[in-house]
Amino acid sequence: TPTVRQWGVTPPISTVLPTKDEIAANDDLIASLKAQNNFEQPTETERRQKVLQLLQRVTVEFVQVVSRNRGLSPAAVEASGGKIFTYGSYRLGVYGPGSDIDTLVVAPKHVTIDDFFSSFPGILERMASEGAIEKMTPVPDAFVPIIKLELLGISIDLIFARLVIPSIPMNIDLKNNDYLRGLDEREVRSLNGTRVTDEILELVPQQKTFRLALRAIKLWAQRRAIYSNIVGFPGGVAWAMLVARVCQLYPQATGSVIVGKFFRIMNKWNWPQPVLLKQIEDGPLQMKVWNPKIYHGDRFHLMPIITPAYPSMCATHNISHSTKNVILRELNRGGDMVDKIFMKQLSWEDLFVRHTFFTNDYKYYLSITASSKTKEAEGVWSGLVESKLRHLVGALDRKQIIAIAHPFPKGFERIHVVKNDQEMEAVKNGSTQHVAKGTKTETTDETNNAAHQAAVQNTLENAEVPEPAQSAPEDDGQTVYTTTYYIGLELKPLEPGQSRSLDISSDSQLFKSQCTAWTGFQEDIMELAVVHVRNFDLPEDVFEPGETRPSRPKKKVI
Ligand code: 3AT
Ligand code: MN
Ligand code: MN
Repeated sequence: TPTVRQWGVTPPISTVLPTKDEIAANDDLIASLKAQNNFEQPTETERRQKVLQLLQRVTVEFVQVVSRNRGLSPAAVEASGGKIFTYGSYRLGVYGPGSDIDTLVVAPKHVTIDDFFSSFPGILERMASEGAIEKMTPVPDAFVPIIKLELLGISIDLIFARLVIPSIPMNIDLKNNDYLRGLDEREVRSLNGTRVTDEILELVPQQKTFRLALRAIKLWAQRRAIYSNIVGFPGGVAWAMLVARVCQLYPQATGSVIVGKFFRIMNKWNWPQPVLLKQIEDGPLQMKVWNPKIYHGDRFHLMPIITPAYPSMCATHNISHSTKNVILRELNRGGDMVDKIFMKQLSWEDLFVRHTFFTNDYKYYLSITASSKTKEAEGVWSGLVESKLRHLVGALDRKQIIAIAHPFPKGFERIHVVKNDQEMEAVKNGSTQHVAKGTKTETTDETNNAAHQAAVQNTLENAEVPEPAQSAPEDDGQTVYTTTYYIGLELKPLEPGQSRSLDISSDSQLFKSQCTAWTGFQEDIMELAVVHVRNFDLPEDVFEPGETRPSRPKKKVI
């Protein structure tokens, strides 16, 4: 008899084949995702392939140009190669109409990242058809240096890595740990995205099932507002690894069954036991690998989800007690709903119902407003503040009176025009009374601009504030740019004799100093304010059309 491969670090829970009902539920799930516009049209996917073919041709040309400049022989120039890889949602096969393509350019050892930033954009511009490139923003100082661009209407995140070999053939596979030899930490980081996604795909029994289940879980997590690595929820890679682990435990199951099992398994998981897709590997570098036995800091990870490629890391080190509680609450809701979906009492649409973060979940909120006098400054400043939010959440977690501090995953970006100091003060504290006419509030995931990305990704915190473009002259007032983040607060029930005082002044003071300690902070143009907001005082633009906003409780008249 053939030996059945074991997927993952334990034997499977069940290897039974799907029932008729399970297959029907799976078909319903596909239909539901289609109805939510989760899949893109085949013509759009063809366009993505065109874009990738162009990027591959540009990569080979770029490597040749640099090789020639280095004085390599014509034969060596010819042989130097170059290859693109993808990572992120495109590589995993779970992209939708708005997704970008996360692309890695791999070049041989004599091509440097400086060459990438100085030569690649020009060659791309020359080889792309007229008007194909709409925007191109190089961010060389980011934690992972990146060129963000828009090509034929598709956003591209382009990163670069060099291998210490003389040529990059088309059949190269980045899985081999030996390719990491001789690279610095930054270069290893750039290779990491592709190495992790490739391994995840290799470690699941059925890719098609995995993709469908992951699409469902990603949509659910986004709708429930628990998708954001930066503020302390799992991000795309972490959700992918969780789904992959469930696929390993049920190697024959359909996507609908995986989704069903997912909620219960992850809710009942013996956290902080790590979720692993394979045993953690040792490798050829002196780089840190996740290990709570050795590294004290790793013992504090509450829901560790470990990347499979060497050097393994915890993808969820930002999760706090509060965000863990919120995740478990949502997993529980998901589990209950899927039970009912399988009993035909509910449909998949019910699982994907939007969160009620602003309409129903909390009475008290904190509003954290990063403001700047220029758009450019605001892009980086708001990113920096967002990246520090989890410290504030952590401090709130430690307060006696607070049961849950739930950070909303997106910031609200607004443009205001103020006429006097009083209006200025109000706007800096999150007021929406002076929003500029004709401007629309956007959320940080919609804009996701390069400067913001640089600050968010930049743990070294040396991102620079771009030169201000000419600030829009306002005849009757000054323009202020704000980004406001909200944290929902659930308070613990009062003990007899206790009085309710929610004094967070020392925590918000500490948080502000953590933010303003950033080397890019400019006192004269950037500000940060933390204020309390009651649910009925939340600004109008945080609500979606059709939502009922909380109302002020009526005073009882006796
Ligand atoms: P979309 O379909 O593009 O929305 P995605 O999962 O591809 O979903 P991203 O393109 O934002 O999401 O990210 C792809 C990968 O890039 C995930 C992660 O490995 C890396 N990445 C993205 N943002 C950051 C960040 N702020 N810091 C570090 N790595 C990041
Ligand atoms: Mn992406
Ligand atoms: Mn991306």
